[in-house]
Amino acid sequence: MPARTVMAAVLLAVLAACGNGEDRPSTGGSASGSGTGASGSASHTGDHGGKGAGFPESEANSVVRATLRDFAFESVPRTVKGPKVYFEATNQGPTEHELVVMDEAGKELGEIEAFAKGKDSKPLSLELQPGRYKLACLVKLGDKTHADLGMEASFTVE
Ligand SMILES: [Cu+2]
Repeated sequence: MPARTVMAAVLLAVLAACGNGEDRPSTGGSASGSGTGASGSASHTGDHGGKGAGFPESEANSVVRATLRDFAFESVPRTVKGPKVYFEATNQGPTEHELVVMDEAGKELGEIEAFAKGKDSKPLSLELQPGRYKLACLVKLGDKTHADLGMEASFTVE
């Protein structure tokens, strides 16, 4: 029966530790995960943004200011300097658009979520190694996406 007491104590300690863990006392600051900009509110995209870097525009090696419209990306440079690439988008509509950055294999690296005509997007900052990348708008229209209708582009990071 002493063993049971020990087990209970351990359990309690574990539970207490979990509860305290939420506060992350060692880091000092709050909101440690979000940084500035991109990663903060992208809740439904959650897991695929492996390299969302969250650096400010002033630290970027290059800035991509894309114009989104039905159904194309405009003013996307063919070549940008990496690794820190900062994306901003303006939606000229008429419908909502988004900007998803993918590697050549189609793996999503980050996105600017769909936003309305006449608006500027939240920024997206990504660290991209040299190579080819794609932009696509995956907003649905019927059973297609805007990308299916031509709303995609590619660029090279050097
Ligand atoms: Cu679109």
